[in-house]
Amino acid sequence: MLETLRKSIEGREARIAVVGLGYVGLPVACMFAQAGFHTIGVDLDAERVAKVNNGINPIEGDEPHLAELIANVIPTRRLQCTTDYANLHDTDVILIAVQTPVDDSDHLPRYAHLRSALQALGAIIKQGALIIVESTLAPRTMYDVVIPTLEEASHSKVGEGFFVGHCPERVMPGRLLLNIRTMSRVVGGYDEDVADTMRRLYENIVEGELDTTDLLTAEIVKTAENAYRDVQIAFANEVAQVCEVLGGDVWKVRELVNKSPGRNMLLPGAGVGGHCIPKDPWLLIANARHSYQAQVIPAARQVNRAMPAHVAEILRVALQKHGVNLAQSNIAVLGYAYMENSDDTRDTPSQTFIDLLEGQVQSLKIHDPFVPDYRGELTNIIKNTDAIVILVKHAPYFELDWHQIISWMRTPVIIDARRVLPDDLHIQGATITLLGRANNIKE
Ligand code: SAJ
Repeated sequence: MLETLRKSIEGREARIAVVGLGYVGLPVACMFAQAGFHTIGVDLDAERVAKVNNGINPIEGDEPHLAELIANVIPTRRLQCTTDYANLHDTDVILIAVQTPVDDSDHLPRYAHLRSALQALGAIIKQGALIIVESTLAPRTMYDVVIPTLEEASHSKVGEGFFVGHCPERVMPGRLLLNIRTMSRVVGGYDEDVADTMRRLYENIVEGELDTTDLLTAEIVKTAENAYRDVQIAFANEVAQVCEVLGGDVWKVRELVNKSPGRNMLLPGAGVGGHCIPKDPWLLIANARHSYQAQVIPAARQVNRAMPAHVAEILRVALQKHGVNLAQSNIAVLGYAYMENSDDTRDTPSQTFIDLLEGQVQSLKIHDPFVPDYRGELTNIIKNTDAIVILVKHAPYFELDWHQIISWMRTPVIIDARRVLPDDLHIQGATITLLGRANNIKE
């Protein structure tokens, strides 16, 4: 059966389906269709399905070339979308790209979307179909959830009635198509033959290296690579706070540390947001927790999650130096997206910061040049404020005339949590505090 599948992939006759038309599934479905495969996109959201079938890109934000790819691929009729799984009875390869959220209460994954997709698929897949999960999983999920659910729903055994693989996505908002095409991928197969078959499939859309391995390794690599980044960022945030109390400057420290071979200290900041870094560390350790109590990874999460509160404390102290009580202050927040030069607001630390100040200040206004709700005139946001708090290093903020900006303010306090302000900025009477630099209140 696998040989037949391999041949149909090589001949591009294999019929492909992608379940979940989000920022992972939709680009992949378009790319396989563009590569010549008959592809069915499945999503529960009928509006999203209708938009794509009409050649319209339903994904928010600036995704280079995605809109034209959808517009070009739909007329070829090689990509058709539906809300109905029944259309997948004849597909050879099914990619699953549904969300796998982690619950804030216990930091454990919630697989409702994954399970329902697996149950629906198991009931209709044809003999010998290959199911590949692209969603990020807590290691052991392929063995403990995916395979048993498919076996039960299909009344067949893995390796006989169907095959499974795990090829974790490595997309990034703002460069979905570029990342899928150019980044290397870990291709986890149930066995080597399956992994090799998957490699032959992905070769049609991925120019990056395809590293074949087993299911568990693929699950661990994806979650570990993001947990690693979270720990790196937490280290930078911790050194920043040490520098503040010791009278140091983390930005100078970081520059010199990184001159030491093999060091790559990342950037301190106002916190860690986005669709994967805050979540994946918890997925990595979820199924190990009964036998091993992770320490570094949860501690890193705690340091990063506490950064918005740390910035709020810096604000309170800086206002106090000007005799301004937080409760009577007008605050301007610059930057709402989770990432610079992006409109993506998922899990943004800015919201955590705003929630902390809600009800604690006289007024709070938000500006973000990329997020439609907060694109207002900067003058209106800043006029008569007692403090500006810079939470995201959007490119337009580096162009601002800070002398002019301070002239609009009622109290001249600027808290810079992303090192946007020029290092040599001195404004008479203003308080400019940079995260990670010892209370350097510049008079
Ligand atoms: N952040 C810092 N300091 C840093 C880097 C990031 O505070 O030095 C913050 C950002 O402000 C943001 C959050 O962390 O709030 C996440 O930033 P990110 O640069 O990690 O961007 P993401 O969340 O889009 O991460 C993605 C991930 N890619 C995939 O999951 C496929 C991650 O693995 C990549 O390392 C990262 O992009 C990247 O390298 O750009």
